[in-house]
Parts: sequence; structure tokens; C-alpha cells
Amino acid sequence: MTTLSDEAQLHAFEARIARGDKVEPGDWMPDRYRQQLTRLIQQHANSELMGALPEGQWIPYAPGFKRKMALIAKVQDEVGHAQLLYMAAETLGKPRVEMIEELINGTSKYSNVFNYPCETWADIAMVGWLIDGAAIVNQTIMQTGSYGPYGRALKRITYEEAFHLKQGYDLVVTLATGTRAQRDMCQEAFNRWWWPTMMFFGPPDRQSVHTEVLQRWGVKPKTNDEQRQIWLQKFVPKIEELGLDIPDKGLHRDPDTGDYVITQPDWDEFFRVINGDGPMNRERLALRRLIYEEGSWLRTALEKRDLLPRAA
Ligand code: FAQ
Repeated sequence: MTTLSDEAQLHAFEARIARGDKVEPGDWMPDRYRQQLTRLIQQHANSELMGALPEGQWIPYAPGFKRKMALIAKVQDEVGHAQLLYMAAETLGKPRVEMIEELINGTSKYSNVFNYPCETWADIAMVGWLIDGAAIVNQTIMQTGSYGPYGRALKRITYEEAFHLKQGYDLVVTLATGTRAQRDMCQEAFNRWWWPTMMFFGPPDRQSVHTEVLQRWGVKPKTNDEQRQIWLQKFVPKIEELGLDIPDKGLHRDPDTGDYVITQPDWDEFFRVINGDGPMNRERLALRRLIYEEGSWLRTALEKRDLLPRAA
């Protein structure tokens, strides 16, 4: 039962958020705020870790030394982002090992986009441009949210994502302005990534289950549809400039608001993919599990010497 003092604490907490104060790890917070943030940051950390796999697997095939160096640096950055985000989630009390085990046993989610194959080098260009571009839109918004450690981690991550976006755009421009074969490869990869990118921001607002509570407590300053719209406003003109053909034939601008109106993606496919039944879910998780198991000797050694990082 809610006591008066719980109510008073909740009132003071909400007043702080309304003032724009940041919530810090030792502060009082409602259990639901803690649970929601842990869920969200854990999923975000999982996504960075899983996001390193599709690009990581292309490192041996990168066309040339400079492309390879840039891709290696990007993949290392993504794993570093996972590290920062798991640390932010640990400040809420959940041990890292539990989060990793939930990831590899399939009980904690990660971004839909990393369950699709990267068939050609042009897919790597699309991940770097479209997906990093989407991540920047999301993270620039989320870093203004109410939880201090998450906001600070995102600020640092977004600096690095800006470099990833540049390398992705440079790859796309090279392909889109290259030979006929390169342009075809670019268009085919673009067709594959358009719909997963539309799904990246989550289901339409009317189907989103967490937005209301996340907005009430200042965690998610913009809704899924608002974030998707910001991405469309930024990217559609650039896509048109590059001469790429958008596979959504119904895409148009609302004459009154100027907003882009999209054909809704296949949301059944989205829910299948995020619940473990996408084209690459099993392979990606099997690889992550293998990496975890092969690293167990190192964790044991660190544990024996009491060198494993602890939650703050
Ligand atoms: N994928 O009620 P909502 C990156 C789930 S980082 C999978 O609307 P919410 C860097 C959602 O969890 C990419 N699941 O949820 C990189 C919930 O399921 P649950 C990750 C999704 O939280 C780039 C259910 O659907 N970024 O890419 C997705 O209000 C290139 C209902 O949804 C973040 O995680 C999805 N796309 O809004 C790395 C950012 N969307 O938990 C390598 C932080 C929704 O009840 C290469 N997260 N779901 O089982 C967020 O901003 C929010 O959590 C949203 C979803 C916007 C993703």
C-alpha cells in the first residue's frame, strides 16, 4: 500500500524532474522508474554489443586499407558504447553478468536492425549511414532525459557516432556516384535497409506500451513517431539528392504540416524479429554466446584476483 511518505517522495521526485534536475544513482526514485530505465539502458547496451557483429564480420573483406582501418575503429567504438551503457545500467543496481546472460539466453531485447543480414559491402555503407544516423537522432534526444548517468554516456557516444555517420555517408556517396554495378549494389542494399530503419524507432505511438510512463518521468523527451519524423526530415532530401529510389511508393508530404507520411512497415515482421524470429537472430546470438563462453577463462582469472569491475 502506498504510504503518505511514499506519495510525498513521489511528489518531490516529479517536481525535480519538472524543474529539469537530473536524477543521480543514490537518489530516491520510484521502483517503476528504476525498472523502466534498467530495461531501456540494458536494451540499448545490448544493441551496441550486437551491432558490432554485422560490421565486425565484414572487416576481413573491407575494400582497401583505409576502409578497413575506419571499420575496425567503428566496431571498437560500438563495443566501447556497450561498455559505457552497461556501466550506466549497473548504477541502477543490476549486475552486468545478469544483463549479458539475459542477452545470450534471449530474454532481453536488442535493436531489430541487427537481425538482418549484411549481404554486400553496400549493406555496411547503409548501416553506417542510415542506422548510425537513426541512432544519432535518438541519442541526441535521449541525452536530454532525466537520468544523469545515461545522459552523460549518450553525450560521449553521440560524438563518436558523428564520425560513424561520416564514414557511412562517404561510403554511400562513393557507391551512389560510382560505376553502374556500384550504383545497383547501393540501391539494392538501400531497399533492404529502408524498412528495418523505419522500424528502428519502435512501433507507432498508438502501439507503444512504454512511452507514456517514460515521458511522464522525462526519460524519453520525444515519442517514437516524433523521432521517426525527425529522421525522415533529415534523410529523405539527402536520399533524393543521391538519386536513390525510396522503396515506399506511398511516401509523401502532408500539404498542411510538411511532415512525411510513410506507408506503415510490416509491424508483424517487427514483432517477430524483436522476439527472436528474424532472419539472423539465431546466428547472431550463437556468435555472441560463443564469444562469451570463450572469454570465460579471462573472467575467472580476473575474479580470482578480484579485478572484475563492480557496480558503482
Ligand atoms: N528494436 O513501448 P515501446 C545503435 C520494443 S543503438 C527492438 O515503444 P520504448 C548503435 C521495446 O523494447 C540502437 N525492440 O518501447 C549502432 C518494447 O519491448 P519490451 C538501440 C524494440 O522503450 C549503430 C516494445 O518494443 N537504441 O543502433 C524496438 O518506449 C550502428 C514496445 O515498444 C536504443 O536502444 C527496436 N527498434 O521505445 C551500433 C535507444 N523498438 O521492452 C552499431 C534507447 C521498440 O516491452 C551500428 N531506446 N522495441 O519487451 C529507446 O529510445 C527506446 O527504447 C525505443 C523504444 C525508441 C527503442
